[in-house]
Amino acid sequence: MTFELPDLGYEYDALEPFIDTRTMKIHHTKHHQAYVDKLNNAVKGTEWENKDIKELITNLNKVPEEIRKAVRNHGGGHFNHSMFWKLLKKQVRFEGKIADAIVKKWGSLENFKKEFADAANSRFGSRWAWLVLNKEDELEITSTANQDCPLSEGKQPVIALDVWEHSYYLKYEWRRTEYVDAFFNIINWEKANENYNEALKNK
Ligand code: MN3
Repeated sequence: MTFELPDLGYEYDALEPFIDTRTMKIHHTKHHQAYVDKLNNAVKGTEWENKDIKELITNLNKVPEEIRKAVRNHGGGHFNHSMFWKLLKKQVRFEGKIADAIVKKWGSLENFKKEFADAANSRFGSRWAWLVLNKEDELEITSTANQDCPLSEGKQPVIALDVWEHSYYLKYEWRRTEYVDAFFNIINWEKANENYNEALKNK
């Protein structure tokens, strides 16, 4: 099999109490694994089975039409979750080039959080919230439906938040806004900074 479930790089309980152990375990071993399996199934026997996942999602329009929907959903699911896990870590200081750029654009971290939370909470249905570097090379807060990825729209993702119910419902139930607020305590700003530098390099 071409695509594989990546290790989290930390224990399932590492993000307690912000994200609970059981949710992390199910989310990683069941949901993410299912995206990987279905993606492998979709690209099997095509030239796309040996591609890098980022290349695949960036070039979704070049994927044959008969497998494009499956690649969009399951490949997007694989890429988005792989990125999301690495962006979660407790007690990382808000600093670096990304912190400077956020304060420059939004005035303060608090203003940024407010707009990001609005993006995460306002779209209907299953979704992701994002901080991206857009085509004008500016930071932008946005959201996507389902497992759609900003890469497919020519935008470079910097921060990702999964806002599907499976990512919070065991602990937060209907209180989605509390989950979104909790996320701000576990953003791995070092990784966000790395993603930002990578995005600037790719522009
Ligand atoms: Mn998910």
